[in-house]
Amino acid sequence: MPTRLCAKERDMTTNLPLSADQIATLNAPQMDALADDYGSLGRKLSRAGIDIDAIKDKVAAFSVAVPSWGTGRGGTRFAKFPIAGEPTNIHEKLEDCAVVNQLSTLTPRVSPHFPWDKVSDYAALKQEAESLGLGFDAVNSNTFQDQPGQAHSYNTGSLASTLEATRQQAIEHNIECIEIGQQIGSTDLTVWVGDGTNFPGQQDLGRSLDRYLEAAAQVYAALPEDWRILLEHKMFEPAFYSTVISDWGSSILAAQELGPKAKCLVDLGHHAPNVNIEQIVARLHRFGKLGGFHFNDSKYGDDDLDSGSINPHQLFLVFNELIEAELNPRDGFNPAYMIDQSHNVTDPIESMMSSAEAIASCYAKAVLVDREALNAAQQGNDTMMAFQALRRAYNVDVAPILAMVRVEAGGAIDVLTAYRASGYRVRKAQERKAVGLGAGIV
Ligand code: AFD
Ligand code: MN
Ligand code: MN
Repeated sequence: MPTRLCAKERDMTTNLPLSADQIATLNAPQMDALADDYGSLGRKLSRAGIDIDAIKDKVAAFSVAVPSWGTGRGGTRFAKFPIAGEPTNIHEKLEDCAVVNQLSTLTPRVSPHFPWDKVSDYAALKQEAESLGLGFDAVNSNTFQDQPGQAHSYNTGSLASTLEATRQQAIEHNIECIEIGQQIGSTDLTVWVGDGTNFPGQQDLGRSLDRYLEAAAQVYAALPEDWRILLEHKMFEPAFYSTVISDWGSSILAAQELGPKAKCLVDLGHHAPNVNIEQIVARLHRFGKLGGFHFNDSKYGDDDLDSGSINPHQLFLVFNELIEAELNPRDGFNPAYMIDQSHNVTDPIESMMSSAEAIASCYAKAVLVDREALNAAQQGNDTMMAFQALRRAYNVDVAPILAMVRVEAGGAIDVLTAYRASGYRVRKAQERKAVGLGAGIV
């Protein structure tokens, strides 16, 4: 998993979007209380033999990528309600991502989406991102929408289409995404296809997977040595009867067929309600195919709500499996962590800061699990104490640790207050052209 910006990248940050002095001024009156809370938590953890500074260092090394498209308002198939000042191009998206990272200090990488984020000069884009304190994470291809002037429509699917020319176009687009990714420093290609059917009988369920695998193998063949292709499964939507890569079973079978550079990407919203996602994480890791995550939350479907806003306990249980995996690494355990949300009714910057904090909190709680006590209780079939080993960690208020990490990296103790005090959104509403009304989920 790419870690936070190294010193070199941090030194190249010349263009932070917010005033560091203003952040420090806002932090100052809260520093004593933070020191008091951090000290108190430190004493409580030391009674359990845990060094709070060691936990803080692990949290400081944790990071999660933000989606370039997440900086804009999302929408549903019914409507999309723009927010004044939302970004209209990748340059403005990068600036907004830099605000999220400057205040939260947890999100030093952006996951771009092509062709939405296309530019003429990718070397310049990489430098622009670095000047903002940002790098790039997995690149996302898009064969679920038609673009103006596109030769072949994706209305019959893309990598699984029955039309050879359409499949070829989708293959070439994914290979182009790899070529762009190489110029901006990415090493992962995330492939989510909307291919599927709305009617029984519409397509042969076996042969459509064959077509997908044959096409995906051509994309796989174009992967540079140090790259991975992350296959993202999704149960339904936009197809409502069947989806070619519908579940973790389809995903791992495809990844195993494609080869060692193919891994599975788990989007937390892409399963049937009540599915045990943490068990899927354990299964994929067991076979060395856990490639990464798209973090979000949901109540009913792929709702793309803010991470941890509905079911923070499930997020913690996912991270519990990830810590277990870190301690028992299988083939190349290095998952790409990314937020993938649709900010329909909030300021996207505020939602991404809040989500990054929720994700890092669950990571910190999972780090606090007493693994020795957990494993002993599991071996001894002591159900209650095994459960309590998780529950005790989940109940720890890790907010002082996260706040200390932020302060020490130049971020805000209270990210939302600092963001609103900066007047950033108001300024952007004055500077940027308005985004039109519309619909569409991403
Ligand atoms: C949609 C899809 C999927 C994909 C994302 C970005 O459901 O999650 O990762 O768009 O392409 O949310
Ligand atoms: Mn996703
Ligand atoms: Mn999704």
